[in-house]
Amino acid sequence: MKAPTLFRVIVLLTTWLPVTGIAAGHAVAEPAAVNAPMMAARVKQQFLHAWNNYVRYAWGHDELKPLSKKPRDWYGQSLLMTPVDALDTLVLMGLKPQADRDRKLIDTKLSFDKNIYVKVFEINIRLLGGLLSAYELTGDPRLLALADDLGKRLLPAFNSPTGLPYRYVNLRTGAVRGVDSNPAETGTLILEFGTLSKLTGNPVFYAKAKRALVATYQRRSPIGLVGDEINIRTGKWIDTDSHISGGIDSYYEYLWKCWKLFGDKDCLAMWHSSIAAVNKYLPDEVDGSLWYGHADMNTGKRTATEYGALDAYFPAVLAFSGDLERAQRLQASSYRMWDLYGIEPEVLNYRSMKVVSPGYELRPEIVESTYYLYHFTHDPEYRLRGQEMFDDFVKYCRTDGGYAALKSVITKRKRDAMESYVFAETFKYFYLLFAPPQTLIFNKVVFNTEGHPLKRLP
Ligand code: DMJ
Repeated sequence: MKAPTLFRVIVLLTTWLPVTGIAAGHAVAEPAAVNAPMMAARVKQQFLHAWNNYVRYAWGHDELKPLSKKPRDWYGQSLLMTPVDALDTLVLMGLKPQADRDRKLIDTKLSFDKNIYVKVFEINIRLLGGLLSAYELTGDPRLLALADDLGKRLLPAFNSPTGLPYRYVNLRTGAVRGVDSNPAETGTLILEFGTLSKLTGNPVFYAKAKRALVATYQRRSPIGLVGDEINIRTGKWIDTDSHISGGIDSYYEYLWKCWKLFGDKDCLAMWHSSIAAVNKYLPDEVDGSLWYGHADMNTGKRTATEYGALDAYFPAVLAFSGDLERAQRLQASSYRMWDLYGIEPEVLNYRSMKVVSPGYELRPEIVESTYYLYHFTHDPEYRLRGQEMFDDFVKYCRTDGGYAALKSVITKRKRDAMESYVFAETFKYFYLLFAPPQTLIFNKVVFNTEGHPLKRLP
């Protein structure tokens, strides 16, 4: 186990207290102030370390493998996953020469006319979201043209009897496959598709994504929960396990954010009834700590006491929707999960405090929630926690060739993978936590689930 810092000890000792703050530590000891400009500069420097290695060893490919320093393409040919995912972060960090070079690569080399089946969810959040956000930041019309082309190529995915999207679509032929899906994949489209409709004036994108979102919601159980796996042709549930984790997570996130981005009252109503059910059946109090576990969507009976790196986005959504009390309590639990081994595992059994899945995939969610909570509370402890997590992140994941995932947070053995979301999200949220607020005016944008800020309607 990692030797705890004074701040960690304070948090660990005081999480049982019924406080609404990050933890009762705030009341016990005043933490040392963070030097925010210095931290922002450090984050930028480490981002550049990863980016420069990508440029050197994998330029033009989807990703860099940071241990072997070899490129990786998801589908055998590149869709420029890292360049597109990274572009808005390069712009926000003020790295103009790098951003210009990246934009030129995308403008001249990115083509979606490829005979490959792509995963609709990932391509939507990373590429469509990345292109739209970068277009809004730079005004480069080629980025919007690429987004429009991509959006049209993804549309055949919605041609199912229910309107729920197939999981894969062939970018060239429009052929589809993958009928067993989940709420995250059927309900995480409206921010990107809606923005595409807004920017192109073509309503078809919003309409298809909204129908899929509503179709997911309509299949909730009588007690208001959704399950883990659904057949998109029949609309029947295959797995009735309900939770806020991977496979469902961003469905809830998009119900709320659809309201914030587009002012869509249907989304607001769906959010209200969904969050009421979630808050009734999923929270679990263990020794004064708040966790969100699993329950059966039909009975509400507890099925698992697990929480993980992916679940750690939820405090951000709770805070954004106005529930600061639950947000802060759950965030304190996320920090407990991180502190067990000095970096968070993929899945933890929060009752036994035993690791269920030991990897760390360089995930951003806990940092994202720290950023949101700092934004809403201005509590300096969130910046302090951000600094501590960044130190851990650098200590355990930095390699010569960039940043590497961990096979195990217990042994700290590295894995040869650096997902593109490290550039889109992990570094971006660390940076925004310390950067001056005018770097990105929070109230003027809504982040998609890949950390791409999309402009709100005035
Ligand atoms: C990202 O691609 C997105 O945040 C998605 O919603 C969940 N998984 C990764 C990051 O962990």
